[in-house]
Amino acid sequence: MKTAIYPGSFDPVTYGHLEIISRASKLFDKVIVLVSVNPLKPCSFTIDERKQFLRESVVAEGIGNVEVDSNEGLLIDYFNEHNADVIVKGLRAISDFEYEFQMAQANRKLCYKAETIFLTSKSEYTYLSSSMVKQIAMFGGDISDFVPECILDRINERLKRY
Ligand code: COD
Repeated sequence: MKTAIYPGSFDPVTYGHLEIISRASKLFDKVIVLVSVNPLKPCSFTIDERKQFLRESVVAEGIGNVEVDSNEGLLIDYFNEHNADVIVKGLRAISDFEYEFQMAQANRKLCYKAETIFLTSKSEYTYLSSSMVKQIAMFGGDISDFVPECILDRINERLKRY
């Protein structure tokens, strides 16, 4: 049984993330979507809110064999504790590569078994990020093409300024 971990901030989850989760779920027996802490990013939603958004979105998109969990420490500690096989990351563009490459190398230095597999973004989602969604929502724009309907109102309600 092969277990993959897909870590991220997911602040909030977007269709870009969900497309990667869906494809990973077809490649591995179990995918753990792990809400983790990125010390470089301030978050708008609590860890519990982000997990709830992910759980509802995964069900709404009909994606199976997925678990949602969170971790406030090192990804590699969670990876070892859960006997995982692979870390999955999404790559949107070359701009993602340098950062993701560094993290993959650092994780492998911390644990030689930790292979990172990159899934390239579907072309229609290459521009999509949680920060972009939050910025559009803050200024009252329409984010319905970017996040599932089931979480739309809660995102708009939290972020709207005008
Ligand atoms: N299409 C495809 N992939 C996408 C898209 C999209 N539109 N949007 C995002 N993604 C991918 C990202 O490239 C990334 O792989 C993943 O989805 C999650 O993205 P984000 O933005 O939600 O999350 P990040 O990049 O902030 O996550 C960083 C982590 C939280 C994974 C990282 O900081 C971490 O591992 N933290 C735990 C502490 C740790 O172990 N640090 C040391 C690492 S060496």
